[in-house]
Parts: sequence; C-alpha cells; structure tokens
Amino acid sequence: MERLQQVATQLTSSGKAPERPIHPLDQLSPQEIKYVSSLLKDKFSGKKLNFNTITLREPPKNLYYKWKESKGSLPPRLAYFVIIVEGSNGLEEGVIDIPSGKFLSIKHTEGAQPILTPGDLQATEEIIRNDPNVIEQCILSGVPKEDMKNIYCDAWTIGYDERWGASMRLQQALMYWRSDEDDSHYSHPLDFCPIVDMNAGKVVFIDIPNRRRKVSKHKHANFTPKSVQEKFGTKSNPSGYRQDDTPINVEQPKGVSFNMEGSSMTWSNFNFHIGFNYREGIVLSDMTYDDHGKVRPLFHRISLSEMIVPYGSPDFPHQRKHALDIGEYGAGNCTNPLSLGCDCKGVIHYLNAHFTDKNGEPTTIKNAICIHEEDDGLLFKHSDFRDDFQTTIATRGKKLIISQIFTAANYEYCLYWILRQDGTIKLEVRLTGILNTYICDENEDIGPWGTVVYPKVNAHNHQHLFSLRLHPRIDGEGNSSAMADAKPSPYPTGSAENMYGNAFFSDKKVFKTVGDSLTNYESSTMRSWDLFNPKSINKYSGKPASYKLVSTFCPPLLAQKGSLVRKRAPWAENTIEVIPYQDEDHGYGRLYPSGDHVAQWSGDGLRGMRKWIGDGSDKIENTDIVMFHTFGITHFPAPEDFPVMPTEIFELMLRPRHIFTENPVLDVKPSFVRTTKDVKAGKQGIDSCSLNVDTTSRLAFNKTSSDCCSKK
Ligand code: ABN
Ligand code: CU
Repeated sequence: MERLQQVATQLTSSGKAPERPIHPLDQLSPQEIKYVSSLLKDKFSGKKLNFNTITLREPPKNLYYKWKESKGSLPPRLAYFVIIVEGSNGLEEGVIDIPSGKFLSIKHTEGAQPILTPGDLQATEEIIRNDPNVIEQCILSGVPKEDMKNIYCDAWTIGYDERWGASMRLQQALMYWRSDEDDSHYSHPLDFCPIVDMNAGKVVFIDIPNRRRKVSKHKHANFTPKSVQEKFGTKSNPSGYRQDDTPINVEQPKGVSFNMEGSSMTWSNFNFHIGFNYREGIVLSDMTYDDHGKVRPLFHRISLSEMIVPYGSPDFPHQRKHALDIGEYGAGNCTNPLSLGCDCKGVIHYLNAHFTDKNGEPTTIKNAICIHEEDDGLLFKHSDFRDDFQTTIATRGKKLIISQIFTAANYEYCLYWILRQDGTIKLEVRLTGILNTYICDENEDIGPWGTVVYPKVNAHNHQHLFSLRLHPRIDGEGNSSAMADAKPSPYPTGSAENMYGNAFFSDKKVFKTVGDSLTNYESSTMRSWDLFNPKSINKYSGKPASYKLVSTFCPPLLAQKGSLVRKRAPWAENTIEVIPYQDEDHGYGRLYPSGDHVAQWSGDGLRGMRKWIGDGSDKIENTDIVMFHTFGITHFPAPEDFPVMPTEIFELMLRPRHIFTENPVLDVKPSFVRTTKDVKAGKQGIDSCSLNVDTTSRLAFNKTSSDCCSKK
C-alpha cells in the first residue's frame, strides 16, 4: 500500500494552529489534520480514539463569495471530524474552527455508523482468518486448516441487516480462496459469509447457505504476466503478449497550457478550484469562463455525491450487496496513487490527497489527482465544395482532464472530468477491475440473475448508478432549471399551424417546485435538462444563459418499491432532483443524498434526498439551487468481463447554450486555413498543423513527405 505516513514526524503539537493554505477551498493540510486530531485527543483525554474522518468543512457559500468578489474577510477555515470512542456505540462528530481551535459543534450520534476506512478493510482479513468457526467453514468448503493464509475476504459494509441494525459496526466478509498469493481470488469464491464486528474485532455470525458448494479447484483465471504466458505463450512468442504494441507517445514540446497556483486552475478561459475529500474525491468549485474580458460565473461546485451498486440476485444474503461506495467507503478514501505514463500520458501535474489514519496521524496518497491535456480532435471545420474543398478552415482543439481512480474492493472506477475549449464540461467514467463473484456448482441452474463467467464462477447482475451533484451559479446568483423534450408540433398535418406535418420543436418545461423536478430520462424525446439564469438573456436568441445536461446513460433503478436498495438510495428513484441550496452545521451543506452516515442506515426516516424533497413544495425558480442527476449502467456480466474487465465507458456532458453570442472558439488558432482569395491567388494559406507545429505527424505507409504534405 503506497499510503505514505508522510509528514507526521515533522509535525509538532505545539498547540498553535497551523498556517492556512492559500485558498479557502484547499483540502486540509497534513498540519491541519494533525492539529485537529491533537485538539480531539485533548478533548477526549484518557479515552482510546479511532479517528475516522478529518476533512475540510467548506465555508458557507455566501461567505466564500463575500471574500472572493466583494473584498470581504477570509471565510472561516473549518474542519469536520468523525471519531469512534472505544467502548461507546455510534460516533462523535462535529466542526472545529481551526484558527481559534474552538469546537463549533460536537455531538454523539447513535443508530448510525461511520464510513469504512481502508484501515478497517485491511483489518478484517486477519480477524476472519483466526476465527475458529470461519476455519471450520473453510474446511467444510474444501480449504484445509493449514491453508488459512490463502483465505481472503472483500470486506463490505453490511448494508443493513435488521438482525443487528446499526447497534454494532458491522462488515460482511465476502469470502475467497487463493491457490497462491498471485491468484485472482475472484475465481475461487466460498459459499458462506462471516459478519464481523469492527469495534470488537471479532466474527459475530456466519451466514451459511442451505445448499453447500465446495470451493472450485479449477486453475484460477488470471491476468498476470505469468498467466498470460501460460495461456498464450508460444515458441516464437514466449511472453504471450501481442507483438503489435508499437508505442504511442504524446509530444508536448512546449509543456502544458494550463496554469496552477496551488489548487487553482486557469486553462483556456476557464478558472476554477480543484478540491478533494475523503468522500466525493475530486470537487471542482467556483468555475468561471473568461468571455473576452467578462468573467462569467458558471458553477459553484461540481462533484459525484453518491453511488450505489445494487446486485440483482434474489437469494439471501445477496440482497445485502448494494454498495453505496461513496457514502460507505469514499471515492477519496479508496483513491489510488497514479503513475506517470500509465494512468495518464503526456505532461502531467499531480496533486496529493490527505487523510487521517486511525491514530489521528496525517496520511497522504501521492499523485491522487492527475491533471493533463490531450488532443481533442476537431473543434470545427468547413470546406467549400465549390473549389473542390480547397477553401478550408480546420481548427483542432485540446481538452483538459482532471482525473482520479478509486478501487472499490473488486472494481476500479476511473473518473475523468474533462473541459473543452468551447465551455463544455464532460464527465467520463471508465469501469474496470474485477467482477464481484459467487460460487456455483458445475451444472447448477443459476437462473437469470447472473452469468457463469468461468467454471464454478457466477457473476450476479448489477447496476452502477452515480449521483452527480451540480450547484450552478450561471452568471451569478438566482438560477432556475428546466426539462427539454424534442417534440412534434401538437397540430395535425393539414392544419393551419402544421400544414405539411413536418414541424417540431424543443418543449421546455421550467421547474417551479422540487416536485416538478422529479423527472426521468426519456430517450424517445432526446430529453435533456437545463440549468439557467432567467435574468441573463442572450441578445440574439432571447433565451436565458444555460448549461444543458446531456446524459443518455440513465437506466432506471431496477430494485422495486419497498426494497432496501430503493429505501437507502432515495436519490436513485429519479434521473433528476432539484432542491433549494442550504448551508448546514456552520458550513456548506446539502451534500449527501443518502444522508451523512450511510453505513447501516435502514433507509427509513427522513434523511438526505428524502428529507430535502419533503412534500415537494419548495420553490426552486430563480434562486440558489442544486441539481442531482442519477446516471450509470446496468451490467449483465459476460465471460469477456473476466478475469479483469476491459474498461467500460460511459459519459455525460454539460453544454453551454445561449451563454455566448457566437461560437466561443473562433479565437482558437486554426490548424489549417486557406480562404477563397488564397486559393485564387495560388497561396498556401496558414498551415500550423502537420507541417509547422506538429513535427511528428507523418504518413503510415511508404510515402514521401511531399506526398503527405502537398495540398492542392
Ligand atoms: N464495493 C464495495 C466496497 C467498496 C470499497 C471497499 C470495500 C468494498
Ligand atoms: Cu459492473
């Protein structure tokens, strides 16, 4: 594990608050984490503490903009903490004002359990390996006692199990055997499931199915160089790897075109702050676009606020497999250190991420956030057919990518926040890693709920659903939202209004209340949603400055009404929810749509999105609003997804509409331009692509460079 116990030794607990980082939305520094933990140790002196979370509590939105735009004083620098006090149930949480060291709030919360940390996950394997009842079950499954070192488990929160509720801090251990330590254990699942009490460090129960199945002794399916060699190696190609792996390297001879001051980014008219926290991972804040000298606010904050991966097997205890990975484990907590030239190619700038460990010591994931540019293909092009396309303009673009990868036990989620020069904001998700698997017997009828992807390996059907949280600030305060459907004219063919029957239009419905906004994706009308400023009207179109959410990977949640899944993910009931924004507990609020403490929430009562929706009557027009958007995929596994999944890609975008008065990238230098006058005068025009700037482009096959570069 490359989690570095970095700065801890350099830090003193002098009792003095550390210096503030340069930007109010910067992550807590290691020094601040250490300082907060020392305040907590003082407060709870004599007690044994398990530090779960120490993170930035972002300042109230209005105070942030008073500072940023009205020369106000710096907004408060706040830390939010969650700790577990040994011997007590539940958790202690609160907010500390770092500069003064004052506790602004502190409370004991019972009936809730905190997020699981990487430390918790790692501890579980030792607990189950040493439990006599687990050893007995392993023997029954065909793994001898001497082989317990090869027993592994993926520790998942229990979700919610009414036998215990939230009275203990529980994990379910999804069990596997490895034939050796390089084995991919997902080829060898076991059929039983121990329940582990994390606070007591012991197994409290084992769920055992009625039908017992012996562990598979098939050779594991794997993806290591050794297994590729064994599978595909030949005399002439011993490694077994394809021999056509000619390198593709990206050249950026002048480096990058973005500029970073700390975590604040300027790139191609965009300006924004890159934050990161234990839960959402990357957070993009205070995003503006410089429109020829006029700085236009776009979004206050963009992040992934929750996700759920509900599995579709009806058999107990698989209903418990519905990981809310962001709220139960954290896209930040589970983030990977990234490596140059592998995770991203080109000229890279990295940012680190800081957390607390269970002792209150700061830990750092190095290179947690990758920032780089890539070629973005054509931005625009036009050729005139009249002179056989000699009159041409072709402008290539580039894109800025801010990415992270987090590992949710078996799966890798690769998140790419992408900006295009025309003001488009995209999110691309690449899903890879390994299927969650369960054992089946040879010839067992597993029904329609899963797929046999390898002998004795059943991969259950499941969904990956995310909640994208958008806090718009388009042209300032007072934003609205709407739904747009492409519709035929309501008038029949032959009527005065639609004589020829061909008329169609974009039917826009502005949401007045939260209830109006609870809407679902509809592919037949190309449904999209707009966030807009009703006071900022485009002088040509007469329409309000908007960002349009274009998102087509929007499967409905398949778990039915009354299911645990549906109750615990109230946000996943709809593709869109829009609510009024509110600050909370001294800082920025309304962040987590499955509630603050997701682990072991029964799904009952008013929390998160269910509370925010209320009776649906809150007004959301021309005010401070937050949009939540559910998107993702439904995954029916296939053998091609095993033993490791080729990345599955899905994406969405936010497009500027009626914000600019013309194509906003006219000022990006063309890569090739030849006007009609140039053609008539026999001039080459401007060619700043293959001949001048890009000295590496050339033809693939045997032609001379004059063939490649001659233009009519
Ligand atoms: N997918 C459940 C999960 C996520 C992170 C860590 C452990 C388990
Ligand atoms: Cu999947």
